[in-house]
Amino acid sequence: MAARTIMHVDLDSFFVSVEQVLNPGLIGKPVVVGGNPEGRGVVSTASYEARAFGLHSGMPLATAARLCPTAIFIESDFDSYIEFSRRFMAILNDFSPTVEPGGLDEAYLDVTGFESLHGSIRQMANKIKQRVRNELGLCASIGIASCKVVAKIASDTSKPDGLIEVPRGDERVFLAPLPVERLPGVGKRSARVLSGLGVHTIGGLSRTSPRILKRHLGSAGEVLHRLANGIDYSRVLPPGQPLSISREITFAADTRDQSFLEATLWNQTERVGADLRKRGMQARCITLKLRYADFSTITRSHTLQHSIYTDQEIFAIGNALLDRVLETEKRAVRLIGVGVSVLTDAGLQARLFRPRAAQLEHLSKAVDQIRNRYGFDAIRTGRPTRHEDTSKSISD
Ligand code: TTP
Ligand code: MG
Repeated sequence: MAARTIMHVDLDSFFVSVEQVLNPGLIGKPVVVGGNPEGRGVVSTASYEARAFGLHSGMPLATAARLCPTAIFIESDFDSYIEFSRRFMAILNDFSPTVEPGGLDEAYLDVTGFESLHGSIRQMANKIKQRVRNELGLCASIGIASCKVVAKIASDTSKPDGLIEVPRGDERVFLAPLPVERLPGVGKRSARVLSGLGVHTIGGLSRTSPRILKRHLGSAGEVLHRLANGIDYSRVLPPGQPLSISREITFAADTRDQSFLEATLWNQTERVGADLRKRGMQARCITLKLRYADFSTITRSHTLQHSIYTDQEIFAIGNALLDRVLETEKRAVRLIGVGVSVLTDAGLQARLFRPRAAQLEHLSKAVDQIRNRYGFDAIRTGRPTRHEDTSKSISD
């Protein structure tokens, strides 16, 4: 695999920092987001001032109140966190087309070859930190390395308000002194097993035979050995985008009524167009699909030189395809559908037309993460409900 440069960006004490932006009276104080300390909840996040008292995510609130009696406890406000997250990801997307959110407040960027644009990758990282500070009022910590795992550990190590660049070739030296728990994938159980083998640091892990690790930890042992040596081939994968978007509808009675077919086509086009724009995408290929009473199906496609995204443009092409078919084909139609493909990212300009909720697509992973922690209703994504008669198909 060719040499890469990966950046990991993670916001400091995210939930608390958002609360501090919304209520500056909380700045510089021990603050805990998670709720009432009389309740049975746990700490979502603690400000660095509160961390000095030993508070950390996942700690019962009652324990937190005992360790830090002056702490200010507040309820989570997910709508605000999601809004800040959306704006954070939008900033990152201005810096690289290859951004993979790892949660609401963190993302990997593939920045291979971006030196010339910014002077150096370090300078690029400083520009990101500055924009996050100026536009969101938040602090981002950044790690730069040749692979994802080292970049993430570097950003963690640099906190708060940090920036660490691990030069290519120095990965093992950088990781060696850190405790094994710092490696993603090493939980309490594996840490205990490793401790039994006399392995406490990542350096110790890198020097242990993969055969022994496999015997004690299964295939995860081999993976950990590789990571401990700073070897991680996993790519920065932006959230999946569909290859095509289409809608179709089956009629109760077969028809050859052209104006009815056109009206239905418009209706389907509006849905396809809305979906396309919601995803911040444009299309170059428009496809018309017709099925006849005998279930034989035809498709007609037209590919353009440029990308389009308005209902009118998509309809104009779909309708022209329909016209042409109806000129020669006299059978009655049972199903009509329209689809768009050869999709491209709409880019910055078209993003202005994107409805706010659309950007949640980019955060689907992060949203899943929150839902796993707090239940499905913790987040509403504002997805349109599906029309009953319309079968929707998004393929990837
Ligand atoms: P993290 O990035 O792990 O933590 P953080 O941003 O609070 O602090 P830092 O990065 O400076 O160490 O998680 C991001 C948010 O996710 C965090 O603000 C709150 C939430 N979260 C929980 O709700 N429960 C948890 O156990 C963790 C780890 C995070
Ligand atoms: Mg964070």
